[in-house]
Amino acid sequence: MKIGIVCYPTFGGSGVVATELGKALANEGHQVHFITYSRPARLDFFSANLFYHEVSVRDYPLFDYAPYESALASKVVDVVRFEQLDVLHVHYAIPHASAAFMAKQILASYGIHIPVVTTLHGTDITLVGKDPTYKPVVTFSINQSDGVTTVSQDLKDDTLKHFDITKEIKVIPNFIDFNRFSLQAKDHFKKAIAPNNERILIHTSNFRRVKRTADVIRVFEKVLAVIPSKLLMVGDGPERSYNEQLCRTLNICDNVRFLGKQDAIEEILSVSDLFLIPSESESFGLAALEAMACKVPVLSSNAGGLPELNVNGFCGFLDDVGDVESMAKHAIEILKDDATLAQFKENAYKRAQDFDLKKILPVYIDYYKEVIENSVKVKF
Ligand code: GMT
Repeated sequence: MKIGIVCYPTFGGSGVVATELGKALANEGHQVHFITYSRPARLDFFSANLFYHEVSVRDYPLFDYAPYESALASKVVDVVRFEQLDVLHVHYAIPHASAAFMAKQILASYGIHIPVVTTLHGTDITLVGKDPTYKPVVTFSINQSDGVTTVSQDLKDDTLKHFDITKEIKVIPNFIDFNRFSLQAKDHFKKAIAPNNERILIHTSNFRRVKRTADVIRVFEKVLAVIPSKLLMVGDGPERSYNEQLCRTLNICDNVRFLGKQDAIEEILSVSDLFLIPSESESFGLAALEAMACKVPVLSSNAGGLPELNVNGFCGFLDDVGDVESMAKHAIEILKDDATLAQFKENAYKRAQDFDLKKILPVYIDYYKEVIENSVKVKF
């Protein structure tokens, strides 16, 4: 198959899923064309089947906001026509689904039919998409897609609850490539972070409000009072300086390291003992799955799709959003002795295997085939 992928090229979850999916499809012999405004962060190797088409937005003094959506639609038209793609898969509805719709209409005027699959990832529905600023366009473009997927049942339910959707939605969860995520922990690295064999707690995100990063710090403070431990805060975003300030106020700076954005997240995860993700809303929680694949148990909120990933009392615990007391109690329960921690670590790894790329990739491929078959094909 020849597949076009439109996504955000940044480190955000939707971009990571899109890039890893494209790489895996290319490995299976499909031809994959990425259409984005810069090279996706994880598109870091050469493959004969992988192509990258940059969307460049022409600026003009008249524009306060350069029209990215038009530039993207034009690029999609160009790539679909020239490369004769079989299907276009857009990740994150805003503005990719509406750009795809526009491109599809333009291509139809050339007698070309391109089936469009839209994958909803989370905030494109739960936060941004629901806002009246975007809602009519998001609703319309989802309904105009030939196939629609969500990354969890919870996100599907949310989509149906908040939008007038006439399309069937298929749930295809996030996945993990164990080739990348099963590493031996590096002892020297662990020693550098926790010289006295302290427990290592970790949080990775884009430090947006929805992630409730302050809860991570408050939970850590309570754990630290009972168990010698260190906290790694990985990533960057709007809440970071407030979080640093909070560490100063709580007088725990010696035990907290803000590492900023990191490429080799698997190396840091592989020395960690507990992953914290207390999000207000989280459609799936790819970061938690990455941690589990590195044998790190997960302490999460019970928001969104997290209960579809984290199994309470098995590979971690789930608590109500903002219940810092209960989260700290559960963290201590996991970290209290080596035997308990080792069991949770094994269980986390076991649970991650349910989301092995090898299991999820064929689901996407079959879905593309189904969508192509069901959508009307106009001959070139
Ligand atoms: O907000 C983020 O965490 C980034 C966002 C994205 O779309 O880039 O992540 C969303 O998509 C991921 C991949 O499908 C999911 O694993 C995340 O749970 C989801 N984030 C939220 O729903 C907040």
